[in-house]
Amino acid sequence: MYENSRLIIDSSNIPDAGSITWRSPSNIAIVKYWGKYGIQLPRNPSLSLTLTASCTDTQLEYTLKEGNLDGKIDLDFFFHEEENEPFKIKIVAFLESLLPVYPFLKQLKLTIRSGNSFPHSAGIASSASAMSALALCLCSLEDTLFGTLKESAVFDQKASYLARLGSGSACRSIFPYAAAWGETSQWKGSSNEFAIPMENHLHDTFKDLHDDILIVSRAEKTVSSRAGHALMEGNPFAAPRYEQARARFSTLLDAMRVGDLEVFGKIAEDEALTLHALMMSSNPSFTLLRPASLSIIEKVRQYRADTGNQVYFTLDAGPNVHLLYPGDIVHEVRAFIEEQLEEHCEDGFVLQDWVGEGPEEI
Ligand code: 2P0
Repeated sequence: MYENSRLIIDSSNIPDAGSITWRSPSNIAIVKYWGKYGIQLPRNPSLSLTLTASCTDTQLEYTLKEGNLDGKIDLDFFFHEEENEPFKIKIVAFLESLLPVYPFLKQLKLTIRSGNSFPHSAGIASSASAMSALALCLCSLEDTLFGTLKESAVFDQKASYLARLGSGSACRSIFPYAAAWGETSQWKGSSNEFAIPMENHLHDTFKDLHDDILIVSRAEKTVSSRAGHALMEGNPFAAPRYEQARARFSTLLDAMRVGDLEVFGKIAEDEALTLHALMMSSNPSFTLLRPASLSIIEKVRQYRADTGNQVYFTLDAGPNVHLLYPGDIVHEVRAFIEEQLEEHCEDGFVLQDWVGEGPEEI
């Protein structure tokens, strides 16, 4: 939808060398995206909270290529200051796929330096923060070269679109506090191509949520998200699942508008378990949950029953457990984590995060 052969550098707009840097966070889905078609087009709408501490900083340096314009992407890539060939190959493929949108990329020599705020081996997905940070850099570059993305809503939509092409869930990281992605009759302007901001439809309760991530395992996943999505195509529960996600999306929107933490928490937990049930019912089946994940879940349920404190769990496509709770009980919940949950975490590792304002150019 953004193909544009006019975005090309000619004698009238030769750029000076320059550099752009964005910090972009990860996000945690409450209604999950699991199942896709085409190039990261979702089978159902999803809704996420934008995190803060788990983020990627990406710097994009550019200068005009000299001499041989061979039509190829010319990229040097550094991850945490070191050259990283596997990441570089992925990014070159991504940038090549963007040439119909950004033909000028083949006219530039690019250097990308990227790094995550969390340890590389933390067992946390970084594709959402990494691909959104890169997409934001590319949109800033477009605007620097052509002045075509001055309006922030236009800029954000294109950044979300580009991020999605890199990794589906990344399209939701562009927006502050919360974002929705996927076409739904519930929401005018919703799209499978990009996410939309939900900040203005959010009760203040949800702007002050914590998300402490209990790192059960730092090991690399045995089945990638890409493979997991693909297995939904043969899953006998796929069709009812997509219906269920639509219904939960609608209920969640209402709960988030009025500040109903209990309904929110029930959907968050049901979605987490549904996601993993879908993995277990794929063919071949797979399990990413670990015994420690289940121990944590049981203790969270017991703690909630004992104290009445509104602490809810959710899961990503991995064994680590996210604890969602409002800011006014942070001290009690941190004590609970320390006393009862850290023992289930690899080296007692807990990553403290919270809902926040989204990406920033730095
Ligand atoms: C989500 N996840 O909504 C779901 C729930 C993980 C669990 O989207 O193939 O890395 O790049 O589109 O976005 C993780 O999958 O997959 C994911 P691709 P992605 O956040």
